[in-house]
Amino acid sequence: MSTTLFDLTGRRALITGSSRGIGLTLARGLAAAGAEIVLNGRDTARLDAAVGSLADAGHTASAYPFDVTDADAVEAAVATIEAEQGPIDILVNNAGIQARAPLADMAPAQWNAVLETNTTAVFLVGQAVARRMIARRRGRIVNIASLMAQVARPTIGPYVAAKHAVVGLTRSMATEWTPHGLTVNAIGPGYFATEMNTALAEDAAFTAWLEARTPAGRWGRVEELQGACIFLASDAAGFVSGQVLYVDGGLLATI
Ligand code: GCO
Repeated sequence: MSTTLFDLTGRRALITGSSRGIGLTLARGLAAAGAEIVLNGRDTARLDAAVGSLADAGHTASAYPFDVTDADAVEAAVATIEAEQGPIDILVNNAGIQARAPLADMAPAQWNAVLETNTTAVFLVGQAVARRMIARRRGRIVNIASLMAQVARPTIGPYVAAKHAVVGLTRSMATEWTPHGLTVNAIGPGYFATEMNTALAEDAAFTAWLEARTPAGRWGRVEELQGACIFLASDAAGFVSGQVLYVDGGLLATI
């Protein structure tokens, strides 16, 4: 099996929400596979530190702080990135937030914020980048969904709805954009101890439940998401489009 199937040398990847957590870890994985990295986030200090850490590891990286929920800001940023860095070959729509409260108590503003960041932003950034990928007749889009695109648990209603929608949007993007030479897929992470889940990881009862509920018997390590992202971004997945690859330690496969 040729290793060039997974080689991303000469490709440029934009990862939204990549100043820390899963997004930065995916950026490190894509960089290790040869991609030039374009980071995005809201915190410029974190972004600068992330660019520095990638450069220290010998990788090429730049950072563009823009609000992924603002259509005008997204279009301007994508135009600037392509003018200053070059064509975006790989887009990872990773930016996401969480809000936990019973649905009966969930404030409409919380609902809106989760849907805007976790779903509408996938559409906005996807549209701005895909218009340019279509013109070039090539591109890879990887949307970060969740196991919560298949199931739910109490107190995360907006996140569950948003991630279910990301899968539907992924299939719609694949339907319309695969004929133009793109592929569009999603990764569905299970439980990973990121900043978003600190409260859960520090809850011994939740961790005990998760370890018993998950066939792998543990939280995932964020680096364990890198392989799925490299695969979907690479030539190895040239005939894969509209799919969701769950990385969840077997959780969704069992009751
Ligand atoms: C929660 C967690 C989950 C995880 C998800 C990641 O409150 O249950 O935040 O929603 O974030 O497993 O895809």
